[in-house]
Amino acid sequence: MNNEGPLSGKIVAIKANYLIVEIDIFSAKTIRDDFASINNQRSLLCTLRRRLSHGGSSAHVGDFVYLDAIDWKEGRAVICGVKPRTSFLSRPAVANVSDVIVVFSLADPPFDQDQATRFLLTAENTGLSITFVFTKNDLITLNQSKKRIEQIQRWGYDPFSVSLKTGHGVNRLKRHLERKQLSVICGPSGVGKTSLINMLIPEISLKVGSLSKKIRRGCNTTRHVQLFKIADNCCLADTPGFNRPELLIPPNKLSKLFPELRIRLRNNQCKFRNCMHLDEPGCCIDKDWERYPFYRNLMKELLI
Ligand SMILES: Nc1nc2c(ncn2[C@@H]2O[C@H](COP(=O)(O)OP(=O)(O)OP(=O)(O)O)[C@@H](O)[C@H]2O)c(=O)[nH]1
Ligand SMILES: [Mg+2]
Ligand SMILES: [Zn+2]
Repeated sequence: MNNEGPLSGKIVAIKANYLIVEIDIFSAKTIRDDFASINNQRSLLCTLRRRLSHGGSSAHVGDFVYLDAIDWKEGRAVICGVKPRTSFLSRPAVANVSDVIVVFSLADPPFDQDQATRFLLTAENTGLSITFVFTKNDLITLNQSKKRIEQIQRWGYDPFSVSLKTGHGVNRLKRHLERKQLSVICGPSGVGKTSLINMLIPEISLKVGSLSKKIRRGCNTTRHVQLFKIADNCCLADTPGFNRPELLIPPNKLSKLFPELRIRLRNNQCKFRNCMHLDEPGCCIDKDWERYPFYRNLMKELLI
């Protein structure tokens, strides 16, 4: 190896038993020509040093790592250290995430508001900033999509609405995403997460799925988490869709995960500091907002 200090990089994908690491070109001033010419992505196929995997400090997509035992010819290396993380998402496992992008389609599969709330609560629970994106606005009327957008605004978000068929809204979303460091795209199967990445980075042409004819759901086309660069220092993570996020939230945290409830609590105070906003005397929260029944049922479930 050259004598410029340890080579470092970022894990961009995990496939079978290998971790794919994109080399930080500043840590390798002279990437060996023979390697660069066979591998214009500048990535190495890596394994994790046994000491690291046994020590419990496993490595995940998004991690910044140090490399050792580099074999330029074969394009291989060993990960010998993982830099401290700024954040960690456990499902899907991605390190150093800055933003969560929650994607739902306006149709095909149809919008399901309880499912959307489950995804949003999972995203809120990370404490990271959230962007809500509606896809497939070509499949419904302008009036219908306006109603959906207003619904999500009542929940406290300002959604983007795009069509990957007509390109409507894509540039505005792209400019928004280019300001983020590492955004994880999540949402149910078939809503168009991978199609969105293909639209933003046309060179990569990832495989997108069709919808099951019978149940109009996605067919879980994406199987792995993978990072894609959309601008300098700005990556998107595609993730496999799943349909029902498990909500493991402490009951006393739940009210903080509903933006519309947070606003109500900013201006009012309940009689009891630990009020769960169910039927307590002196509760200042009105019960006629749209997601209150969901909040109430979930709170009761979490309290059992
Ligand atoms: N009409 C229309 N179809 C779209 C749009 N976006 C995606 N699709 C279609 O929706 C289907 C599913 O898209 P994918 O990108 O594979 O969905 P995904 O969210 O990545 O699904 P998983 O990988 O299974 O989680 C494909 O047939 C796409 O062509 C859109 O804006 N409009
Ligand atoms: Mg996909
Ligand atoms: Zn209350």
